[in-house]
Amino acid sequence: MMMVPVLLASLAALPELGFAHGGLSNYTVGDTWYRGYDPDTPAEAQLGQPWMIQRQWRTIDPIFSVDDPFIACNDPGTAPPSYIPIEAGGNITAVYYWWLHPVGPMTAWLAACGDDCTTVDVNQVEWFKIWEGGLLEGNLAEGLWYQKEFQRWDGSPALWPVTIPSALRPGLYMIRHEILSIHIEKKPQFYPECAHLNITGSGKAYPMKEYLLKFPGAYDKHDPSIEIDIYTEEAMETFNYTIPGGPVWTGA
Ligand SMILES: *[C@@H]1O[C@H](CO)[C@@H](O)[C@H](O)[C@H]1NC(C)=O
Ligand SMILES: *[C@@H]1O[C@H](CO)[C@@H](O)[C@H](O)[C@H]1NC(C)=O
Ligand SMILES: *[C@@H]1O[C@H](CO)[C@@H](O)[C@H](O)[C@H]1NC(C)=O
Ligand SMILES: *[C@@H]1O[C@H](CO)[C@@H](O)[C@H](O)[C@H]1NC(C)=O
Ligand SMILES: [Cu+2]
Repeated sequence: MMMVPVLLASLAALPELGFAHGGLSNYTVGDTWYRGYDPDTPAEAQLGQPWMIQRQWRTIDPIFSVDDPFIACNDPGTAPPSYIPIEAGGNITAVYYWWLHPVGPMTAWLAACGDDCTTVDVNQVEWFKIWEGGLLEGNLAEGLWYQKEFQRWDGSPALWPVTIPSALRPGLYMIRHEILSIHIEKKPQFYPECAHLNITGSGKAYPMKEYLLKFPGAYDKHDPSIEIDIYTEEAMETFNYTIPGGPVWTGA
């Protein structure tokens, strides 16, 4: 009887190695680092802390369904009290550690909160895409994806810089970073994390309706870019990949 728990324990440890998932740990703006939520640190030490700027994500595991309400801002997505200050036109860099998946698109989104990001419903706000990176060269199966170029194997943080459109009207916004990994056939993995931004500036622009999407709602599970098998002969001969979620709004 002693063997059973030992065996279970060692089996339970294996997926950590075989399926190393991940998430967005910190943000930087200029030289300032903003610590994000850490699933490996007790929630009590982080939730509601005055320094917290990121919505809570309970685990490094992915979300598998485009219809999952947590596809907006992960599970449970509990709001932080604080905001990262940033000027429109400035860059925010998302920091990941040990990001290991190489295939699939990465997208960054904003949603206006109105007076207060802590009370918005992340499934009801309207998101617009401000950045995307997908297949950089080659075919779907063996080509170079931004996701692969971004990852680091030496333990240094993987950095993902995104520019806030300079024309955007100032206000309180959520930023949503999503990595979509498609290395398992027809089993897409979504890794979304959200943070709160206080965007300053003198811009007046705001995207028109065709850019505004909800999560869930932005994606169709039968989208050929989402319900995809890259291990086919056809994929070996496909050199384009349409990133889901519509066009990028640059404010221009
Ligand atoms: C970055 O995130 C990690 C993991 O949550 C945390 O341990 C670390 O303190 C953060 N670094 C900074 C500089 O905020
Ligand atoms: C933001 O990043 C872009 C691209 O790397 C760079 O050209 C620009 O100078 C940066 N802007 C600021 C304000 O740092
Ligand atoms: C947002 O930034 C402006 C300008 O610095 C500041 O007056 C305002 O209090 C900030 N709002 C929040 C909610 O942090
Ligand atoms: C590649 O382009 C073709 C023609 O526009 C399109 O039908 C197909 O869905 C694209 N493939 C991917 C994976 O985006
Ligand atoms: Cu994973």
